[in-house]
Amino acid sequence: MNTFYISTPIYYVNGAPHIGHAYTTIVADAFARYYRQAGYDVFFQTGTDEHGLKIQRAAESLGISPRELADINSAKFLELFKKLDIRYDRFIRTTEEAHKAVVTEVVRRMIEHGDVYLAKYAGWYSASDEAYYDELEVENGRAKASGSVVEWVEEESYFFRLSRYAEPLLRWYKEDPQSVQPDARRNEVIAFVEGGLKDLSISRTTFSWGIPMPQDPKHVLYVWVDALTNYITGAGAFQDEERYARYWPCDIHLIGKDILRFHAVYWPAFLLSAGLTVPKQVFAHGWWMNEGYKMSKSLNNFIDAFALAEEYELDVLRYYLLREVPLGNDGNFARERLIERNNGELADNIGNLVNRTLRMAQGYIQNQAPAPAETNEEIDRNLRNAAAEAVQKIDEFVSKRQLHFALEQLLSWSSALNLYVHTTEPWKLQKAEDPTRLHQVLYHALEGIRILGILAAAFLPNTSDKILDALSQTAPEQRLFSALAWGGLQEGTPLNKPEILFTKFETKMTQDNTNQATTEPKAAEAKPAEAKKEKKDKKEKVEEPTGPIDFSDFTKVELRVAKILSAERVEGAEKLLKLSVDLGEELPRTVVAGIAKSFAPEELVGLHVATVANLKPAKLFGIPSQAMLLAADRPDGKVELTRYSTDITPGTRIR
Ligand code: ME8
Repeated sequence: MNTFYISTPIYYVNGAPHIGHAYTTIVADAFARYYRQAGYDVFFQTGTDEHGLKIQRAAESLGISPRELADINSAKFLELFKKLDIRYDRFIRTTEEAHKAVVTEVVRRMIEHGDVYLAKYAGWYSASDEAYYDELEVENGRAKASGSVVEWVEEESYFFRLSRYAEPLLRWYKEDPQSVQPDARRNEVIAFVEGGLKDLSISRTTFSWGIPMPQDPKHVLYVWVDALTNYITGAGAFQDEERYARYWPCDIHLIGKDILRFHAVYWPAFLLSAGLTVPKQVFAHGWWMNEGYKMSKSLNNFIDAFALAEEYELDVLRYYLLREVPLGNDGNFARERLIERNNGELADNIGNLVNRTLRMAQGYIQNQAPAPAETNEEIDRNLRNAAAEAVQKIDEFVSKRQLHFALEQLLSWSSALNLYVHTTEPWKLQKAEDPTRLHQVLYHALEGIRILGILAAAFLPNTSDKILDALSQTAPEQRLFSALAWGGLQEGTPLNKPEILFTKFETKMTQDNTNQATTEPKAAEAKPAEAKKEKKDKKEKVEEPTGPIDFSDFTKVELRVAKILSAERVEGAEKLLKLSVDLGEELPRTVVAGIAKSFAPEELVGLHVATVANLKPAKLFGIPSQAMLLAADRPDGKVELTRYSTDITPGTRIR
């Protein structure tokens, strides 16, 4: 049996999972499900990376042990993956004893091979990236690539002779184009290695949270030696030879582009040194941003993975993440786009097709599948050919790692079925009392939906279940690709009322945003002076109260205390600042405020201010603003904010 081993990075346990972690794991899960359906013996591993300075420091700052921190956060990843219905085969933790034994053996082999020597390291280190940087990679105390703070380190350290491996690595990249993908990443890696490889420090003596260096336990192994080895531990290296022979080398190490060098340079060099085979492919995907902004600690704008799973149906989220961005490219998480795709592609296309066809089956053929019909009608033959083509194309796209095209193809198949129903007009056949043709047409539509259901499983697992349940295709073998051949739906199969597949989101918010967008400062600036003035007058005319209001009117306005977490200027809009504010909710909100003439961004950070928290979201300069600050005009033309002392909890209601 063919095997397929796919891994995700093992995630750091210094914090809770966010959208980036969810993304990589969802992509890997889609591949794993796909190859299982195709009949492969699949091994899908994910897990947590629990040692190292970063984790030790995070634990210290919380006043708990690294082990406790690892237990808490590893459990969060497990919980998330359960919520996201991730079907991994193994969740590995680097604190497992079995893993420590494998790491020790790898390093023992490196030593035996003459690749390890003791010397002194003097250079930069980023605990946040767990990476060494040389002088050229650092600027103003930060690593240029990641923006992380670096510190100067000078200590005794064991080194790995990475320099020895430049030649074999270059040969690997050049002889096997699949080694590192996409191509642009492979070229990047080739350029890096051709630039010269320095030996790598692989141990530290100034902290203790890690696996000890064999024969010299005052040294702790560099966390990446430990972490990367997870991939062979999971495959059974040195412990289960049969299993190891079956799964190693790994088919795809799926990673984010941030950790390409570790996977495409260090890891294969470690393996070669230890006398082991290199992986078949390292595939680096791109970076997600949040509504146009890079997610970062300073902006505090990471999209919490649990909140995301709470907010959207699993299949909608999967579909959006897999469809929106070609695997390998950067992406921008934009709720408006997600809503558009949900409403237009999932609800209107797939949802509508399944719903209308099964409703007709209920009304016209008493919920029983008609007999298979290999008719000679051109429209039928075309549909049957299109089914075979969809199956083949999806397979090609998945093997080229182009999941977005695979999904596009799935949608095209659904569109083809919708068009078929639209053109054959079964409702007219019913009226005309033409049962023969009606049965043929409904058979084609239902059989097409069965194929759609099977093809959707890797990408839209719940939708696939609902479709196949509705067609009574409940046996496991009825859901494999071996069941894709035309004609699988048996005569008399009971058909069930379909569950609603997708609910449309209200697009009201989108419309509000569009309206607001026309009042963007940028748009106003582009207009002639007259129009600009008119607009200004209009804007400044705040409606005066016509008389006393009821208390109930007042309570409609949700005033809350917000803590300003970060502030920055908005490029091209001199009056605006973009703030990230804590309103006591799971995620911070973005607020765009016209206060740049009154405050420097850094003055605002940490202030507790009054906000209107339930104003309809608006877009300013293309940035969605999710609350409004309260401010009073000063005589000098500046504004003053309504402030509170910092012991008032963010989110507290103002009455
Ligand atoms: O690097 N967009 O763990 P980590 C897309 N422990 N993907 C993202 C992302 C974003 N904005 N942010 C993170 C580590 N990711 C090491 C790995 S492996 C032997 C050790 C995803 O918790 C992406 O897959 O920082 C990235 O490579 C990974 O999370 C980093 O997770």
